[in-house]
Parts: sequence; structure tokens; C-alpha cells
Amino acid sequence: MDDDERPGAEEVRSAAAALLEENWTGDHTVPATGLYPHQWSWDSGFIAVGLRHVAPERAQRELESLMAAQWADGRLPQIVFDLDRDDDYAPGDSFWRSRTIAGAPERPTAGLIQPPNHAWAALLVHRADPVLSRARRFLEEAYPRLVAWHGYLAARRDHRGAGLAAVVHPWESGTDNSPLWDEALAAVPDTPTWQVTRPDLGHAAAAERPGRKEYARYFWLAERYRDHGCDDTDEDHPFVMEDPCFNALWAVSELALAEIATELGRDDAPHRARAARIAAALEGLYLPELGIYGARDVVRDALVRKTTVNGLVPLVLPGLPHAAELVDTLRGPGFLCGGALLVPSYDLRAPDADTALYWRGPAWFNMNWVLVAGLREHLEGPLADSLARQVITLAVRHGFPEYVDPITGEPHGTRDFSWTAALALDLAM
Ligand code: 9WN
Repeated sequence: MDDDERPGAEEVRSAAAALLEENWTGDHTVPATGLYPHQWSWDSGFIAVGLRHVAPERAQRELESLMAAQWADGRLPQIVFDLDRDDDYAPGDSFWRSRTIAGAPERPTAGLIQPPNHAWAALLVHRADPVLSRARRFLEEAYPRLVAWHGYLAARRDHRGAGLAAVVHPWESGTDNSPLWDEALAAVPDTPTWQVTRPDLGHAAAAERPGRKEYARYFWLAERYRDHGCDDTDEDHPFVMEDPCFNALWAVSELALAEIATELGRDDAPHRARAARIAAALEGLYLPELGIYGARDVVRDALVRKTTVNGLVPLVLPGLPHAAELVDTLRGPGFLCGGALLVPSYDLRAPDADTALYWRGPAWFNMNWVLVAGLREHLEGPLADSLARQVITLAVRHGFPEYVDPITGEPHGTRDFSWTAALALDLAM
């Protein structure tokens, strides 16, 4: 790409800041008006990372509003519903009825969770403006909530007792229709009691969203979890998966909590110990023959041997034993050397890869941002820099799309997507 095609830092900053302002509701940022009208958990983490450069107080409030919807058991919910603005999303509050569940907060939320990037985000937000952060007691207030959130993962989601947290629904992974979940999902009934509605298809093309059968299974699983009071005691829950992306983000966030503890004059050792335990347990997901981390299907006690971007995310961990192999895989024919501009969500050589279909081939900006951080962690500066430039260029050129075709850069999904703007902004600063 020619240098003159690249947007300058000021162009990125003003376009991204304007979009984030537009998507700000007064206490949080929606992922995108229309398709995603509420507050999403890991979106808020990524959005805060970008917001810190242009509106540090709003970045703090982004995380505070999510943490205000914490459940008594410590979970941070996948979605906090904003009923005043829009109810055009399913399943919404009428499905979850969270206020009828013991321990749920005042504000209506989903019962599920999303990947724990929040402590990492909180640390970055603090460091962007420590004076403001201290004046607002941002870390003092956030720390116990983040400790409780990670405590929930350790106490309620470590189904095997091996040190990893499991997701009980594809939505919890944030990578909804990733090929990692195919087999486990195929065993889930597609007969929910709740009538499946698809408002999402009014905002994005059907060919770019999960299919009808998948949605029926998503609803069935959500219904099952809800009908067990979201209490994580359902021993026959049919979908229990250990995701390398979710757990790597947990470990990084645990390391961030250690830094936060130090900043607050508390003991960082328990956080470092837990991060080390997660990192050690992650090694059980490594697939040497593929040079990548897979997922574990806890119900079937089997590893899912598929090469997806989720399996590259452990690169963010310092001292990762297989970092060199992961970098080779990332540079290799399934990912960047398939001629890709950005790292795709799924091995481009897979017969069922589809470069326009959501988490089954397209490149996502959050994953590429995480990989830039991972490459920098492992001293792969030039590759990190070229990936960062592509993130910025494709984000700005196409009006902050949700995801892009990794080969052509063609935009897909919704536009004006908040984390695309926030993370391009972060890389441009
Ligand atoms: C379900 C909001 C969310 C992201 C997820 C992405 C998509 C929701 C959906 O949008 O999922 O949570 O309705 O498809 O997969 O990562 O957090 O942006």
C-alpha cells in the first residue's frame, strides 16, 4: 500500500472520536446503532482502550457503567440492556427477565458473560491519565469489582478444576459462530420454546450472520441456562468449552490486576499466581501438529483441532512457551501468507472458510489489535507495525466496518462499529 493512501494520525483521531461521540449514550457506548443498541461487555473493554486517548473520563465511565451491572456472584454480564433507547435486539430483556433472578442487578442484563478484557482495559485507561484516575478513585472502585469478576470465573466456570474458565454458550466466547463450536453446537437441540426472532437481519445481510439453525440452537442453550437460574450448577448443560482466546485474555487481565494491586499498595502475588496457573493450564490446549491452541470440549473431553484466530490470542502472554510457533502459524499459509491484509478469523485453507461470514473467515479488528499487542510482546515489531497500519487503513477507509474480507479488505457486517474506531485510534496514537 502506498504511503499516500494511509490516513494520517489526525484523520484517524478525528473520524474515530466523532464516531465514538455519536455512539455514546450518556454512560456507555453502543457497539453500533441499529444492530447492537445496548451495552456489550467486551466491547466496552475495547472501546475504553481507544476512548482513553480522546476522552479519558468517558473511558473510565464506560467501564464503570458495565461494572455497575455486576451480579452478586461477580459476573459481568454479556449485555446490559438499555430499554429507554431501543429494544430491537433478540434475545432481549423480555427473554432474560434478569430482575426475577436472585443476585442480578437493578439494571436488566443478559445472564451470560463475555471474554474478560476489562482489567487489562482498566489498567490502560488509568495509565492514560493517572491524575484524573486518582482524583476519581477509578482504580479503588474498579479493583474489588474486577477481583470479584475474576473470582466468579475461577469459582463457577472452572468446570474441570484445571485452571481454565469454560464458556457455556457460543455468545460467551465473543466469536459466536467460530468453527471451534460446530461439533458441540450440532448436539444442541434446535427446538427452543421461545420464538426465535431475527431483528439483526434488518441491519446486516443474512449471508454475513449466523444461520437459522444456529440461531435456534443459540436460543435453546440460552433458554436452558436461564431456566436453571443462570446458576452454573446444571451438570448436564450440553455446551461447555474452554476457549484459548477467552482464557488468554483472562490471564492478561489477571496480570493487569497485579499491576493495579501494586498501584493501590495491595498484594499483587495472588494475581500473578493465578495468571501463571491459567497460562500453565492453557498449555493443555496446545496442538503441536498445527502450531496453534485449540479449544477443549469439556462435555466430550476432547480437543477441537481447528486453526482459528482464537488459538493465536495466547501470543499476548509474556513468556509463552510456544510463541515462536504461533508467530510462524500467523505468518504461514493459513493466515497472513494466504495473501491476507489482516489476520483472518479462520484458516483460509479450510474447505469451509468463508471470508464474508462473521467469525468463519473475515478479519476482525479487535483480534488484530490483540495480535499486534502479542507480536510486540514477543519482539516482532516490524510485523506488528505492518498489521497496525492495515488496521488503521482499512478501518478508516471503510467507515469503521464490523469486519472485513481478509484478502480484499472489502467491508462486511455493520458500519460505524465502535471497537473498530476505538482500536484503530489506539494504534494510531
Ligand atoms: C451476540 C457486540 C457483539 C460482540 C460479539 C459479536 C456480536 C452478538 C450478536 O456482537 O455478538 O453477543 O448479536 O451477534 O460476535 O463479539 O461483542 O458487538
